[in-house]
Amino acid sequence: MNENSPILPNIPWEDRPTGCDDIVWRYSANPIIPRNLTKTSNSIFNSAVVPFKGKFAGVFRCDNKKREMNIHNGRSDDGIHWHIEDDPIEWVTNDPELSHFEHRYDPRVTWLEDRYYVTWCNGYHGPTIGIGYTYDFEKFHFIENAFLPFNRNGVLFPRKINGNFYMLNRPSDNGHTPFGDIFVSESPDMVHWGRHRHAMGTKGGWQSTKIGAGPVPIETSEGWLLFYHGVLTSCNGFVYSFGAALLDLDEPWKVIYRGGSYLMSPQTLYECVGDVPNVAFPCATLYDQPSGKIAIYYGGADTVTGLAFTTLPEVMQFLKDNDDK
Ligand code: BMA
Repeated sequence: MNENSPILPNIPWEDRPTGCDDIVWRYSANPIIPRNLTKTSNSIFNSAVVPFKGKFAGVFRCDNKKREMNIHNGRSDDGIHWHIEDDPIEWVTNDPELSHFEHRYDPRVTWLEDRYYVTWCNGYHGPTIGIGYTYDFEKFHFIENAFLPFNRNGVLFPRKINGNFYMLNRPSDNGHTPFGDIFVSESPDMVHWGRHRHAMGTKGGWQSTKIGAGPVPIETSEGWLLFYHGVLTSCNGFVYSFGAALLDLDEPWKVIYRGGSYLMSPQTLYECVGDVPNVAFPCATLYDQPSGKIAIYYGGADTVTGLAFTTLPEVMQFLKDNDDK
């Protein structure tokens, strides 16, 4: 099985609209996943998608009508139209401690060596990062909680670096955290995490309150391309936008470029109006190396899932032209 191919000719795609100068543009039929796609869902957003057997699979954040936060399995032929299971993923584990359920949300999925790893924000006496895996999107195995609470936005690099696993993460608090920098942590076995290194702190404007890793980084010849969210505190509350940075291939806590401007901020109705207004929160990308096409999946207003597009050469040029490291 080689799901690691950088060739994805069936990547969901729509050309940049005429007259649009933005580096990242939205799919015209957004949102692709409405809040009530499943019988039980109050909202479906901040979700992860990967190529799977010539089609697509994903892990979706579905808040149910009790307003419990959980993650569900989904499939799609084209990456746009999705079938999402009504019931949450059941995690296989022999450790009763790992059956403890508080909440599960904001999943990321990456193909790494021989399987799909899933990371998510897992409640274990407060938010931390849960790690599990699946081979087939049918059976899901829970490995461990990576950190002590409180931590969010745990995102694996899609291959080992110098023999070890690496994960971006964001130490936080137990609430709506008014601070937060991105760190990189290392592990020999996916269970024990250490050698924590500070990668990126907050900056002005759109990323002044806190930042957090978004989709699994994309490997390029010049570095790891990371899309990340940034939060500004307005007189009306948090505003979640996203931008990009390029991280060193071998020492991924070292930032090579960091875009000063956001690439997307909440501007459409489905990003500005919903359960939490003014949120554009990316959790996954698809990438087709030959064409450079990138499709970005992001949550809108903590309510629906949208799709946006860009290309690798354009984001790289943006980072070089707008570097504000
Ligand atoms: C963060 C996370 C995200 C959410 C965002 C805005 O702390 O909970 O899931 O999209 O807040 O509410």
